[in-house]
Amino acid sequence: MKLKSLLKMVSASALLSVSAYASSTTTTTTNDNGDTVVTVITKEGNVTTTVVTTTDAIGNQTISTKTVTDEEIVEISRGFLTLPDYVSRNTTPDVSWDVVEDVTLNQLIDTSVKEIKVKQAINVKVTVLGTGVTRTSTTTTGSGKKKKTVTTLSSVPTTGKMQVGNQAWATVHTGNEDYVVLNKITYETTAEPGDSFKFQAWYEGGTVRTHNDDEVLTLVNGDSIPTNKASHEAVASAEDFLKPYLNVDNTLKLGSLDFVYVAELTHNTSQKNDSGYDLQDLIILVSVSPVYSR
Ligand SMILES: [Ca+2]
Repeated sequence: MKLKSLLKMVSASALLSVSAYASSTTTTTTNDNGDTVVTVITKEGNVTTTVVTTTDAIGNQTISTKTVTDEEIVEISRGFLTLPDYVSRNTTPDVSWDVVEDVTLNQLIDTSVKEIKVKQAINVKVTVLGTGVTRTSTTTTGSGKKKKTVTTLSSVPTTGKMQVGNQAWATVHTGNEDYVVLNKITYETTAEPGDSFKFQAWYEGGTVRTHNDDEVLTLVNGDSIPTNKASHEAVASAEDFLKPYLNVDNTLKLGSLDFVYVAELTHNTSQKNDSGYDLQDLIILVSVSPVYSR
């Protein structure tokens, strides 16, 4: 079998039929000859049928029908083609292929536990979505009626680290919000079954929070996000940082193999009513993908 037709088979296996629904529109016009032209376009699933009926002055009809089928590729499957290194003239090479089933996050890692466990060999990529620890300081000048108080808001650097299995701790973020580059991969590694993910973060001068603490949340696709306002109106909230990843109902719309760590670094769970408990001190996105090997 030719490589091209094999590739065709692989892509054909990725086609998913679209559930059937029908909608139809009808338009009526008059052409240059004075004939009445009725066009009915019906869309049923991925099939669009256009029927044009032309009726002249004495009632003669011409009907034309055109059908177009859209191939909707909903999901691309991954696969392997195994080809020989050399092929002798006039021989038929042995070619085999396999489609790898698409996987879910839960098949790769267990996010139901605080220390996330790795189930299959995976690639790990980390990006930072935001950090927003601030400090306010006030200075007073003058006295009496000339007394003036100025409040200054400054951002405070944070640090986030991750450890995968027995590998060294890696710094996935350090600095204030000026050091966050969206979509930049700040750490990349692989993990083996049995490894676990450890996470820790702190703000400059603060205590270390880890994945085991209640102030560090692990959120996956479909989870509700924190709706806490930021401690100061000039600072982005958790919702602001997660805005590119939200459904209309404010649940997370992550990639199916992503999760986020949301860390509250300045306050603890007994201070949930304090404006500083804003769950936007450091937000990290972790994307995993299976390592395919044969
Ligand atoms: Ca905070």
